Amino acid sequence: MNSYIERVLEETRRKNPNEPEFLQSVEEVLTSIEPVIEQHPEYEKAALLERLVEPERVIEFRVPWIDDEGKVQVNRGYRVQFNSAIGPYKGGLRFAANVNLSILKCLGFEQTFKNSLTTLPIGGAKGGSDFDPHGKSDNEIMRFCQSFMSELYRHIGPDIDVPAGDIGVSSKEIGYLFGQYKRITGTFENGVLTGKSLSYGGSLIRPEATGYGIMYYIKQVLKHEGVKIKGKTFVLSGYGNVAWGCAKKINELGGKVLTISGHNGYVYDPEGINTDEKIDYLLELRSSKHRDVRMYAEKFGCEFREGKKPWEVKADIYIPCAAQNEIDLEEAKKIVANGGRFYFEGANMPATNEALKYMQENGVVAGPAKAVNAGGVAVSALEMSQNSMRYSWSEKEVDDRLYDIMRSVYKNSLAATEKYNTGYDLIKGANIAGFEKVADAMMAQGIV
Ligand code: 2IT
Repeated sequence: MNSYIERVLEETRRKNPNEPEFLQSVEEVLTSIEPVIEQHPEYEKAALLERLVEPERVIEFRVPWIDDEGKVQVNRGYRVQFNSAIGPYKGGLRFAANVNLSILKCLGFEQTFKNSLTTLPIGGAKGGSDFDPHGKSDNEIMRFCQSFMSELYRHIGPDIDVPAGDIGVSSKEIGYLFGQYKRITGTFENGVLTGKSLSYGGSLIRPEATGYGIMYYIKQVLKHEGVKIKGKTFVLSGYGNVAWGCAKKINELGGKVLTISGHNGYVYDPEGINTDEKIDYLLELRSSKHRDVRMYAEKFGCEFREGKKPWEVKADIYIPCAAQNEIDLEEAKKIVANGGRFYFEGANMPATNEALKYMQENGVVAGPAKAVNAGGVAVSALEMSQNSMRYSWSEKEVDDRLYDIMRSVYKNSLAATEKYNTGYDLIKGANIAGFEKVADAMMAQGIV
C-alpha cells in the first residue's frame, strides 16, 4: 500500500482507538483512493489526508428533558461538522439508543464524499443523540427536540450547517426542531433544516428521495449489465423511510419486495409488499409508539421470522435499508450462496469491509451507500435551493432533477474507475469521484 496512506491510517488508529466504526469508514475510503494519491505527491506536503480524517469541529452537549411521569431524563447530543470545503455542513440527525461519537464520526466522514458525489455544493456533517424514541409519547419527543435545539441552534444556520433526518428523525421531529429554532432565533430561516413538511418549506419528493434515488441508481447499473428490473425479486432490510420509498419505486418498476426487517427479526411476504396499503403501513409502523415489524406480519397474514436477518432469503437483488454493520462475513456468504448477483447499500455502511470484499470477490456487483443512497441528501440540497429562492418546484421538476443527479452519481463513479483503471468497481469509483472534488477544494483553500 502507498506509504502516505499507510502512515495516515496508522495515526488515525492510534488517535481514535475506541472508534471502530469511524476507523472502518476511514480504512474503506483511504484504501480505495490509492491511485489518486499516487498521482498527487503534493497532497502529502499539504497534509491533506491528515486534515481530511479530522472533523473540523465536534460539538457534544447535554440534553435534559422531563418525561411524562415528571422524571428528569438526560441524554447526550452531538453534531459532527466534518468538512466544509465545498459547501455548508450538511447531514442528518440520528436518534437511537446506540448512537455514539464513533458512529457519528463514521457517518459524517462518509457524508462528506456522498455530498460531493451529488454534484451539489454541500459539505459533510452528522449528528444526533442516544435518545431512544421507542415507546416515547409525542409530548416526550417534542420536549426532547426542544431541549436538543436549545443548544444546537447556536451552531447551525442556512449558510453554516443544515441538519435533516436520519434513523429516528422524520418530518415530525424536524417540525419540533424547527419550531424551537424559529422561536429562539426570532427568524424564519427555513433553510436551516431539511426534510420539513410541505406547509413551511419542505420539498416535494424529499420523503421518497432516498428510496427513489436508490432505484434510479440501480437502473443505471442494470442497464450497464443488460438486466431488466421487471420480474426481479428484492430482499430489503429495515422498514423506515428508506425501505418505504424503495419498495414504492420497486413496485412501480415491476419488481417484487419479499422482506422487510426490524431489530427483532424479519417479515417474509411471498406475495410481495405490493399494494399501497402494505407500503403505506410502513409509514404507520415508523411513527407508531412501538415500532415493531411483527405488526406487519400480523396485519397482512404472513410470516415473522424472529431473531433472524433476511439475507437467508433467495432473491435477485439485496438492498440493506436499516443501520450500519448488519451484514458480516456470515451474512455475506448467505447472499453469495443464494446466487445473489446484486447488492446495493440503501443504509449507511451496512456491511463490514470483510463482507463487502467477500461479495465482490464472488462476483456480486456492489453499489456503495455514498452513491446508492445519495438521493436523500441530494433532494435535501434541492430543498435548500427552493428555500433560498422562496419558491417551490413541482413534483415532476424535483423528481427529474433527482433522476439526473443519480445518473451523474453513477456516471461520475464509472468515469473515475476508467480514469484510474480500477476495473468495474463501483465502490472505488464512488470513493474516488467523491474524494477528488473535496481534495481539489481543500488544496485551493490553503491550510485550513
Ligand atoms: O444519510 C443521509 O444521507 C441522510 N440521512 C440524509 C441527510 C440529509 O441532509 O438529507
